[in-house]
Amino acid sequence: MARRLDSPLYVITEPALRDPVESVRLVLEGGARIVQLRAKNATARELVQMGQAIRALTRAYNATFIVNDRLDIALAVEADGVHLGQDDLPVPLARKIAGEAFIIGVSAETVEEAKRAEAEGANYLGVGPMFATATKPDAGTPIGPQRLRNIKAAVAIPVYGIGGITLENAPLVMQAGADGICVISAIIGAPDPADATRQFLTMLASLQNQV
Ligand code: 3NM
Repeated sequence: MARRLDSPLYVITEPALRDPVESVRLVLEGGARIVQLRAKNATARELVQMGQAIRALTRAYNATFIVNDRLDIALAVEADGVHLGQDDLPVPLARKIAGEAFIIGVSAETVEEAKRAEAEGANYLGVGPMFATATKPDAGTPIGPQRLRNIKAAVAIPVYGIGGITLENAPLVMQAGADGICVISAIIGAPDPADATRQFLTMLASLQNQV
């Protein structure tokens, strides 16, 4: 059975903040159930080594494991999915290579990009940057929660907000209709990522109870 996107919290690694394998160990301990290996400057060999270690950890916790950008690495380490940017492999080609059960996520900034990704067979969208972020210098001008609301209205697949999301502003993203949030620095850069994960999950659960 393919693992699915069944959590509103999606945590992404950043080697400049913390070792990716250690990051995943900590956030799984804190309760995260979707993690992405993102290490922009790593070599293929390094990605494979990290990916294999993260695959073992995520299996132990029955968590979903996505690899950023690299379908070859995702398949090689038996990840559950890949996350593609607008300049990466086109979704139909990735689908052809990876098969129907594989999770394919796509970054979208506009309603047009979102609709195209859905039409091409993406399984979820990462929509951002919601707010200003220092983690991705080329992320562009923040689009804010209203754009996410417009995108959510235009597609049926799950929409995750990303970029500059903190415990304080996450409710704005969820109230705009997001299915979840992707977080890097507010968790990976926190002194205690396991505890930061718990705080995000508690906050997200309290928002869901309000509905
Ligand atoms: N993608 P933080 S923003 C990886 O807008 C990434 O597509 C973005 O990191 C996009 O939670 C971003 O530390 C960085 O802001 C998110």
